[in-house]
Amino acid sequence: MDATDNSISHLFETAVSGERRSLGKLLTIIERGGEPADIVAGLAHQKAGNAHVIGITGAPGSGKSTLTGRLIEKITKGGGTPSVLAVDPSSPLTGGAILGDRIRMDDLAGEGSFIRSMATRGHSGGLALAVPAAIQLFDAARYNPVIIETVGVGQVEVDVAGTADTTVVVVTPGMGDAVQANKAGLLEVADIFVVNKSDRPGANDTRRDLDLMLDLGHLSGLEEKTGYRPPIIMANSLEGEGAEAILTAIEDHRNHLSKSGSFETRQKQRTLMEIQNRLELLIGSTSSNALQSEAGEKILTEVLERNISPSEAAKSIASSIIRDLT
Ligand SMILES: Nc1nc2c(ncn2[C@@H]2O[C@H](COP(=O)(O)OP(=O)(O)O)[C@@H](O)[C@H]2O)c(=O)[nH]1
Ligand SMILES: [Mg+2]
Repeated sequence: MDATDNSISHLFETAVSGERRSLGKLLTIIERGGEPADIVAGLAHQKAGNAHVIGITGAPGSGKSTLTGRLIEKITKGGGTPSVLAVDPSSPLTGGAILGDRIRMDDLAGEGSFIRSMATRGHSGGLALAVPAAIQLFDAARYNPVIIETVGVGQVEVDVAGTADTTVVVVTPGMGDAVQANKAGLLEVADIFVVNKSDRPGANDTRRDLDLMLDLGHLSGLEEKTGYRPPIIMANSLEGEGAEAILTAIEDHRNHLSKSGSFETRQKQRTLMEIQNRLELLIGSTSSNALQSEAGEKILTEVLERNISPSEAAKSIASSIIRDLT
């Protein structure tokens, strides 16, 4: 163990015993990625496994952060210790929005909760590793539930949302919002639907659209298989309306998961995805290293001189990578 390992272990020990600043520092390490992040993730993994992971997803501006703030408020009042990881697909230009979210949510939250925004700027591959690590870190620090707010666009985001224990999909009244959610693959991962901004015109139409789409799922046998139909809850998060019903729906879904044994299934899916993402990134970086090596250059020349095909080149590099890894 070197000095870095030691200081990470120390941060971890203090974080799990309630030191908020240590937790914040560890999240920064996770966000930066690399070897130190892997060490944190490994430590967190050993102590995690208790928290209920809730994904909240939907289009930008649908009111996810406002709604999450409402939930946090209620959970904390009920004696719970929730944490939130808000994953923001910020471009360098809109980076300010992260801080905006954090401050707004922090206004609602107290000492018993922990809120953190994670920038996804630049590295989409990093997100796939950082999010599960952060979830497990919150879990290890005994925050429960762990809420992940993600924008419901892009595969990584849908994956993150889809592997939560309970996934809440937020839609708003407006032309074809529910249809958009369906296209993004969000309908399949939803355990609970929230029609937020129900103070706006068209909320009932959106509800009806969702109901219809659920009926179609019913036809394909989706509902029979699981015995669970996602409820549709109307909310006005500006006023806090609907928050109580959403918490009840989350509780109901949790009971459904325990009764049906699906808790283990979700946990398994989440772990499988984490390993797969790590594997793909590992193989990806190993192959680009191999391509840039001297041997890689030689093979490239062979292909350029048409002595071997690109496919043969790839197979030959793959075999040498496997030889090196084992
Ligand atoms: N009218 C109305 N506005 C809302 C409601 N919930 C959130 N908003 C507003 O919608 C905007 C986007 O909300 P935000 O929570 O940042 O959305 P996010 O991008 O999904 O996290 C903000 O201006 C909120 O004040 C609601 O229920 N009704
Ligand atoms: Mg937000």
